[in-house]
Amino acid sequence: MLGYGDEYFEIVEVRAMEVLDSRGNPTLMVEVLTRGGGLGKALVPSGASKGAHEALELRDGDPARFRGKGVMRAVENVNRKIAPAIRGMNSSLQRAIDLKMIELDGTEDKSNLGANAILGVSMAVAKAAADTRGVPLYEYLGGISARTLPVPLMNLINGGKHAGNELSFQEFMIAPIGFKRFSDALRAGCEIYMALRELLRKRYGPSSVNVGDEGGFAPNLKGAREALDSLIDAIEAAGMRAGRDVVLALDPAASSFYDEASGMYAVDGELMDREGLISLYEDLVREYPIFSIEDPLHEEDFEGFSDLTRRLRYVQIVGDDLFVTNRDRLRRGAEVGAANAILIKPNQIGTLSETMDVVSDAGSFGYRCVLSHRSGETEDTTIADLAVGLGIGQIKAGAPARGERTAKYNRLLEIEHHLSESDSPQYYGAKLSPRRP
Ligand code: 2PG
Ligand code: MG
Repeated sequence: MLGYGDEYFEIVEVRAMEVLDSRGNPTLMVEVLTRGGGLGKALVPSGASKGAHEALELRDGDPARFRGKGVMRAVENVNRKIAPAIRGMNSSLQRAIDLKMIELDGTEDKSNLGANAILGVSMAVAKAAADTRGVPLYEYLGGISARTLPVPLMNLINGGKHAGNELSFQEFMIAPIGFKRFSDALRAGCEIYMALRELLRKRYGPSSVNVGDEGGFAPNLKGAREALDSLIDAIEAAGMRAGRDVVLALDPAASSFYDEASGMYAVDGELMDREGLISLYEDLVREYPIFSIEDPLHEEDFEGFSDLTRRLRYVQIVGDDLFVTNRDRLRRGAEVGAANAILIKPNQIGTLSETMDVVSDAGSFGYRCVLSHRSGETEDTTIADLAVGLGIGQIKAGAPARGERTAKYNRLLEIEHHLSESDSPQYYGAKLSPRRP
């Protein structure tokens, strides 16, 4: 059929350049062009609270440019090494192209070419193939079964490494589950965000509504309970029921307040060991409608994770720094029952194929997935399409504020709109209804 022949999918051009992320740090933009005129353009995100086992983000280390954070070496790797290797290949053979780059790199952690270089190409290839076929990315990835919109885990209060305040926990999120449509859930999230702004300003003064890296407020609160109370009050002030319409989620990102030498965690001014921290979570889960906790313990503590997962039976325990979107680490976790969900960040592993493999492994282990942005983001919206395309029911994309965050939400609104023209979009919310006895 005209336009569907293999020759149309042939990669004719691959090029990268250095652009900026939401923190003003350099990152890569990659463009892939096919013979059929399809164009794929992708920008690569970057984390602040990175897991020690993530694939390597290649930076120049040249203090004369961007304080060493330039990515010109990664750009060169795309233009001089990857481009000649994949030019002429069929862009719809995603796995073959990803494999080619993995082989070309030849290291476990992609430190040769850089996971940022490889991921930029991997995403741009998928987009170019989708464009060549004339279908949106989510449909290219998921076919006609792709029609479920994810629950947004919206990070309304920022702490930890994402904010200049004293809160130890990194993310205090709301999950609007009790809605029929994604757009209604998102609107609820925005109304709560507005109510929270008003409430924080009243209680803690105007500087409390300055925002952190992910667009959530970064007030100087005394601790986690004050943040959780503020969220509950904002949910109610917005006219919704906490625990029914809207539930809470945490990402303490525990590695960031763990001291390896002493084995102790410093939480909001208090030192505690693993047992102390687990009991704190048990208390918080009893006191607040928390349905999900990500990285509750530090990234090497598989044993602690499995203990905690057993004890907090009805809570979604998500491994982010623990699993780093890596099949081997996920398998190791599944063997001992560490966590029951995995955070999926394509740039932790470096290719789309490997990301999809981890998602499929998670399904076979009975683990849920949460797709995630990074704290350093761009206007790229690939993760929104990935969430729908792979049928992943939850997405972390920050507060409904700042363009790099709203870009993802706006893309999901657009996808819901497309789907409602031909099909009935589903919303994952009902599947997350509290499982407590
Ligand atoms: C996390 C992420 C995203 P970062 O810990 O889950 O919210 O933060 O990108 O800084 O690793
Ligand atoms: Mg995290």
